[in-house]
Amino acid sequence: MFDSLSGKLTAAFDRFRGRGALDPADVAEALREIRLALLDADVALPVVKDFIARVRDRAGGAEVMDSVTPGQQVIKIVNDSLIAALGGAGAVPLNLNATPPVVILMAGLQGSGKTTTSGKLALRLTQKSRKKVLLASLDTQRPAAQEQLAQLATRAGVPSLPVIPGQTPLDIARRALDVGRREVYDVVILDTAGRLSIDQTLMAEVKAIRDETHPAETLLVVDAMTGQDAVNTARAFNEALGVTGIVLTRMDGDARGGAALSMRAITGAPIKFTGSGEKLDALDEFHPERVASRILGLGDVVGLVEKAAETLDQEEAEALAAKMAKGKFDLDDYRKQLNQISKMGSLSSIVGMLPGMGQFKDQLGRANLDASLLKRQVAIISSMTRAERATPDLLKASRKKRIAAGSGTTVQEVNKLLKNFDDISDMMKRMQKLGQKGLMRHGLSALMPGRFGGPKP
Ligand SMILES: Nc1nc2c(ncn2[C@@H]2O[C@H](COP(=O)(O)OP(=O)(O)OP(=O)(O)O)[C@@H](O)[C@H]2O)c(=O)[nH]1
Ligand SMILES: [Mg+2]
Repeated sequence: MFDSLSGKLTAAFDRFRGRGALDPADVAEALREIRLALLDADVALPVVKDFIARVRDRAGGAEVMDSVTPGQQVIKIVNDSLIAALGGAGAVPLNLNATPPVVILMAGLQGSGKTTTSGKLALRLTQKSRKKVLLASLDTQRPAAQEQLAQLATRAGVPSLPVIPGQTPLDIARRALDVGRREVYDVVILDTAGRLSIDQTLMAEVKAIRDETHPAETLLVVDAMTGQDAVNTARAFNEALGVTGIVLTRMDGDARGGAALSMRAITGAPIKFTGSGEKLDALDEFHPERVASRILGLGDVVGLVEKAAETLDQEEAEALAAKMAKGKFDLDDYRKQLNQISKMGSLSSIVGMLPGMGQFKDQLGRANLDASLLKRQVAIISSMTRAERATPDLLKASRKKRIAAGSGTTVQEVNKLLKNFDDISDMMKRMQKLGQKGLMRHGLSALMPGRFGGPKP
């Protein structure tokens, strides 16, 4: 997602970098490239036009031309315009200000991810907001649809409305609200049936449910991979139904990003969440400013730190930090750190969040360094004896041979790992003052190819 757009925009800025003065011809050329990049990413034409006009107006102004760093100013303007296109600064939170049980109605085309997203939302509201959530499937169209939601609910550890065969969607909706009231639920999530395309029957059904249940949120679930069509779908649903928020799914695919960038301008509805996988925790709040930074390769450090805080084992991290403060960091600790990093997801997704690291993403892909690299490194360390892990100096040629054989790697790889470890321990000594956040960032960047002696792609 956004990779190609990001690459092209960054390339368009190359002509500005480190320049003392800006030539208007350069600006015009960069604008042309930005325009092409946006069109190529499937951003809707009116959105592209507005975007370019906005950047052109500001880039030609005194604010830029008279500044000491005009190139940076233009990048900032593009960043601001991206944020605006994505919906303005800050995530738009779910509106749960209503008398409980608060109803969240899920709508969308067939296969867009409504049922999965219902499960994800239920999990999120239960875990993060400590809400008591009831899931109910109103999908009487597809056989087994209600059963699918019940299974998701079990996986999420959230109750779902018992299935009574033969009921209509409206019957089920009423029953869900009854149970919601009687059993004092905070939130009731209603998952509806999809249709292949927007048709009257579908709209009429969802409208009837909406009128019956007065949802605080009517969330439209759209598949980001459908590009321009996603925006058309959203417009049609919004006109018919009045959507309060959009969930863009399949952001983990290779969609070009146009849907995310056009959605707000074309429909007026904010993107509230994005889905990035089939797992129940693959739902993220949509923060326009963070997404803009990522598109421009400026990194998403806030997102990274949040992700780290959610996945890293706090006690383990503190124990590691304490060891480092004493200047003691051995291969056992290094293995723990590698394991923690692999828990955070694929390396390339983490790298994409680091400022200035976007350029390494391709290299990582090419060198196939992702999870498999981490695993190999962990395997090498696991093939060492405890004494060797505590005192890496013991590792002479014959021991290295044994370790390589034991871990299914080569002596070169063992050497490379030891070199990485040396570099990291050196670096850690230097940055003890930085505290844990510093450790996180530098610890990760130390794994980048070509840096600090890491493997060259
Ligand atoms: N990769 C990826 N797959 C997703 C995502 N969201 C949903 N899916 C998958 O997409 C498929 C369809 O998802 P559902 O949640 O059943 O879609 P739906 O809108 O409820 O479909 P209908 O009820 O048939 O209209 C499932 O295989 C999901 O696992 C996502 O964000 N990323
Ligand atoms: Mg469904």
